[in-house]
Amino acid sequence: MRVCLCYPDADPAPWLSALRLHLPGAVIESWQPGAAMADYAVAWAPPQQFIDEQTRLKALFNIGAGVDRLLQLRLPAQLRVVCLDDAGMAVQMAEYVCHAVLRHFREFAAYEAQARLGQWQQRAPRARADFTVGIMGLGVLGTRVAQALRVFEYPLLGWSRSARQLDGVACFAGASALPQFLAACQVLVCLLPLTPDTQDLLGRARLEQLPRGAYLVNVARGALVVEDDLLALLGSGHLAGATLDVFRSEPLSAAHPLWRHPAVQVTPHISAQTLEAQSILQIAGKILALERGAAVAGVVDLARGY
Ligand code: NDP
Ligand code: OXD
Repeated sequence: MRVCLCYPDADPAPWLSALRLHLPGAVIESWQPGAAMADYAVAWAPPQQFIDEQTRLKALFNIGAGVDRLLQLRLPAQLRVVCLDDAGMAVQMAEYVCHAVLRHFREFAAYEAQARLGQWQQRAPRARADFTVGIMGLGVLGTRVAQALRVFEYPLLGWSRSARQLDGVACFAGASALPQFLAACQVLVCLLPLTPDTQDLLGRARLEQLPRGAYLVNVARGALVVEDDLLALLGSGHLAGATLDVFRSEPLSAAHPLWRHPAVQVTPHISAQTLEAQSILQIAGKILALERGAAVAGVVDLARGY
């Protein structure tokens, strides 16, 4: 069996040695133009030439949960693409989103500002029952985030494409339910994949459907949100603030106004980082499962885009 790695953004050495450890007997090499045909590929943001040359793949493993960059390439319709399925990302995402939600609900930014001025001043507690948190995207990551938020007893809502049932979460499904869902969210957490259906989903019209004073947490992909509309609604006071981990253009340019907006927290796409050891273990396990003829989780529906 031959496995090729195409990870232009990273040092391939640790990936190659760990894959060799978990797949003894396989030939595992970094891809170069003109390389021999492989049975499996492990790749992040490969060039089109890689796809055009590697025409005998039994599966391509995407080194990430989101496949939007990969799906910008021309892919053979029958190519089996497998994305990372948690692999240590879900707990990180739960941690990040809980931090953002708790920081907003408990007004820690205001307490930090007071502390800098040496001000001892208690603020009135907010009503938990009025603080509804809505999660867009109830997949691997959204489900874990919902489970983590339940501990804090906020009313929870969820929105997905197909109808879902999650303990403690009032679930909405499909485009027709979106206005009703948005109108009830004091905090909106975005965990949708970027697809033709979700690109620019959160523009002015949809963000205005949130109640006045709502808060946005975007940990999915930047292109789901129209940043100029977000800035306008923060400026008008319709939105109270945002925690943003992802941006339309990354890295976010130093001059971008989101960096300096007092109600916006910016992080550099770190809410759930790919963990090398867990990812390699998962990918190697799935390669062995496919070789045995078994099914694997995380197979992407290319037509649907996730
Ligand atoms: P999944 O594929 O497991 O879940 C996607 C969810 O989104 C599903 O619930 C799906 O609905 C829903 N969905 C998709 N399209 C629509 C639509 N048009 N309308 C309504 N709901 C829709 O993905 P993951 O949870 O694994 O990951 C989600 C995204 O998080 C990734 O695609 C990636 O972009 C992002 N991500 C960001 C990271 C970061 O560090 N910032 C790290 C990892 C991932 P249904 O259940 O009906 O299929
Ligand atoms: C991913 C990411 O999709 O890191 O895994 O954003």
